[in-house]
Amino acid sequence: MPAEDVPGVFITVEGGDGAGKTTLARALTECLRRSGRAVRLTFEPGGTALGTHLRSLVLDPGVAMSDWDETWLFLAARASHVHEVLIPALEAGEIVLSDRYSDSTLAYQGYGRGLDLERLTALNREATQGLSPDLTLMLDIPAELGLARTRARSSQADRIGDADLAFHQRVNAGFRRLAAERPERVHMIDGRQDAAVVLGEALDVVNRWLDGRRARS
Ligand code: Z5A
Repeated sequence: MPAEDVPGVFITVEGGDGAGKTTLARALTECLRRSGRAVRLTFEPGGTALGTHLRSLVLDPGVAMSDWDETWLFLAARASHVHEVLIPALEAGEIVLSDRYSDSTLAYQGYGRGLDLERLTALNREATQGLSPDLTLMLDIPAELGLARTRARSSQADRIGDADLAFHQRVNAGFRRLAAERPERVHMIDGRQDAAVVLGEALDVVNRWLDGRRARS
């Protein structure tokens, strides 16, 4: 079955550091499960044994690498995530919620590091076998606030999180641009709001999308 024809529902949660993606993805999973749906919660980089190893490598501040080296590691983690986790769960008809996916590569390595966006888009297509999200919930937050949140939570050094403020501002502006270019898929939510308000907005978007799909089928 071509990756784009799988029967489940593929939802991604995206946004800059500390935007509240993990908090939202977990709460949304609980709500959807309570309404009787089969939901797989997963994340990038990670979600597979290979992805877990690559995650610790790519975030390790003690490991020097070029911007393209960094990109290949995220893409390798994504490729294993797609064939080991995402496609099987979608073929089983589950709702799959991924905390980060291919938009993160465009925002961080494209807009943040300045790598060529067309090339990154083509590489994303190869790594994902063409699997694109049905819906993306994008949390928008000023970089200063997102970094203050992550730094209050943990003092552990992280090769990408520790990049300077200007880098994170470019990343967040990149996410906004991606959302503006893909309004049919990407829904922006103000990440400065209380977590319960963010969850309520996300649930509305997801339920509307699911109702729309039922009506279309
Ligand atoms: N990366 C990349 O460069 N290219 C790629 O292709 C991919 C990733 C896939 C690891 O990702 C890094 O990899 C990341 C991008 C890069 N950059 N860094 N570093 P990650 O997703 O594991 O790490 P992260 O972006 O730093 O996410 P995070 O720290 O897990 O933040 P978050 O998930 O958006 O937020 P959170 O964990 O839900 O919340 C952070 C804190 O804020 C926590 O204390 C919460 O309790 C609090 N919080 C959450 N929501 C709220 C609200 N609404 N109000 C107040 N406080 C809140």
